[in-house]
Amino acid sequence: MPPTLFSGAQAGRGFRLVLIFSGLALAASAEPTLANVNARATTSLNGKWHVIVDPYENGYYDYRREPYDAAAKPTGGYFLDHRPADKTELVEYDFDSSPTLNVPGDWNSQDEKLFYYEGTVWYRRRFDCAPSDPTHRLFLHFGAANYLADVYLNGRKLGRHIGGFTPFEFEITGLVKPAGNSLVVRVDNTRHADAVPTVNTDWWNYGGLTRDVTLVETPATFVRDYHVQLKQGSTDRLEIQLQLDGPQKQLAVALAIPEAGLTATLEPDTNGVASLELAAPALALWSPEQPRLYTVTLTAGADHLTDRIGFRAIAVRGADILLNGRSVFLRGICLHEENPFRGGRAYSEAEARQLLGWAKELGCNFVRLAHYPHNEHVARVADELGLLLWEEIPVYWTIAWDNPATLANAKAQLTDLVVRDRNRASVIIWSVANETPVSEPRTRFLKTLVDTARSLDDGRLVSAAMEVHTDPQDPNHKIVDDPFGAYTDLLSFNQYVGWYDGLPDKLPLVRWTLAYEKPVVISEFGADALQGFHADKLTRFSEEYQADLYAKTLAMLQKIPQWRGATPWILTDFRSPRRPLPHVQDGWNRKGLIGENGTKKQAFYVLQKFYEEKAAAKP
Ligand code: GCB
Repeated sequence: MPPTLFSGAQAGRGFRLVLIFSGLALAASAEPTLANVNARATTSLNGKWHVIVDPYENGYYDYRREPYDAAAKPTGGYFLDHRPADKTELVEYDFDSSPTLNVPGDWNSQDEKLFYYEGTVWYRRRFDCAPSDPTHRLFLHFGAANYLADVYLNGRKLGRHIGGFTPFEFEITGLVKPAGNSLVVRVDNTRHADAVPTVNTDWWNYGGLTRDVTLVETPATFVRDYHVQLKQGSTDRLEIQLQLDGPQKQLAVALAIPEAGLTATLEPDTNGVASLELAAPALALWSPEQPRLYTVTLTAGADHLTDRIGFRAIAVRGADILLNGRSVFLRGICLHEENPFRGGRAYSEAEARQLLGWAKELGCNFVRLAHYPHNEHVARVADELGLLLWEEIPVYWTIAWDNPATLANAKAQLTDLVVRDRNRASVIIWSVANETPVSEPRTRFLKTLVDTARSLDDGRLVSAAMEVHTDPQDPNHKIVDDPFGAYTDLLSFNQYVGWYDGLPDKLPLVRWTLAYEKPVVISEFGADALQGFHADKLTRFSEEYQADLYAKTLAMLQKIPQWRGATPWILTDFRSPRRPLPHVQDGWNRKGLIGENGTKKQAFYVLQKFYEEKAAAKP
């Protein structure tokens, strides 16, 4: 078992959130959240929540700070969700008569007044709670909240989570009443220089409870986390690791994969940790062509979990990416988790199916989920559809490389992502960063993240979207020699020749010097085009310009012998406050192959044709 899989905090019962305070940078790191929450007994807390918008932080007077002092006199914070006892009592807020917002959902796209809002919104929802068994345990699970969340149950603070795209939860066993519980969450999407991401991004800072909120019920002892995968380097042996939580740490766990005729019993140690290797000679391997998933069940006493898991091997040999031992070309596209039709954070499985369905239509076998962890169901849908995935954390552009709290924050986000998705066959690459300028502290920072990813999961590749630089003597000579490339499995870089760097006519002249003999996966190229705007191919923002740039870039890339894949930027237009050009951008990055109304641009068909030919060609 990888040493960092279940850290010390895990040994105790229940959930513990560790906060690292340093000025504004707060990094949450925690033991793994409950794996596969949707396979458990759950009650959805989605729906309309009452909200109070609080730009002046008026509702945050929590004098009962950590360590929590139950005896301290309650104060007037909104988290108390207090209602006046009689007509004489002065209370200057009232959730019940405050407006509502949908959860899941960002606030920016739900209320025009909140479109540009960055700051605090208090959310409140009441719920009743009757566990089906008095010995059972209860957890509040949040798919994500951007960026910081303080969570209160019945006036008591449960904890804080930092990071806008990863799941978190709190155990609330013994803290709930059968009826009328008040759950208050303060969500703050203020940007900070030492946060992850930092203050400057080319995407919208959608705030709010952006993913599902779920009440989860488990038996007293249950399987908190598990990892079922092919043993690294093999296609006929499974490696299983799991972690029990609860008083019966040494409860035997039965594993079954009925369609493969496999059963086994795992015997956890005194910490509840078990691992096992199992011969699995008859497994049909998962691939984009045949995305075979197996039903896997785990039973520990009263706890019973079912998952659908695919098994595949991914490796690199020289300049080749090997999927199940065979060289694969990654026909990819980048994706933001955004619904182009309404310009808001996508949150539903239906939206994931729409976006990934477009990628399939484009002829992709690969998708880069930029630039932060997307919803858990995205990787599950990709498992089903046969799409390979690149998953990323928001270490984007400039980051406070020298700040230990920032590093802890990035590590926590990476850990949460890896632990959440390491049972998904679709995920083949963990990306630790995007376009981070070279410096010694930055390379050290990223190297730590690479080590973190590898220690949690030895069954995937690790990479990052790196940068290109230009030979000062020759503008057509492009060089990729980032020292960080020594630590990654792929040589991935973003390049914008023909858009930010000259015109498309420059593309046939480009020559490359690549410092590493590794598979080259171009993590971005592209050009803005306003869907429906037609002109000659030298007119910026025309569909013709974008289509021409795609054709010339693809021709240029074919000349790189170690080229093994690309994820052009990007499938659909997306909102960005950095894109103000009136009548053209209007707050949208227009590099999508599909416009904000869902209409495909010319370049979509250029890439589709190229991918068709690639798929038909011999590897
Ligand atoms: C990039 C970034 C991406 C931007 C894109 C652009 O290099 O990685 O987040 O949106 O360029 O459109 O400029």
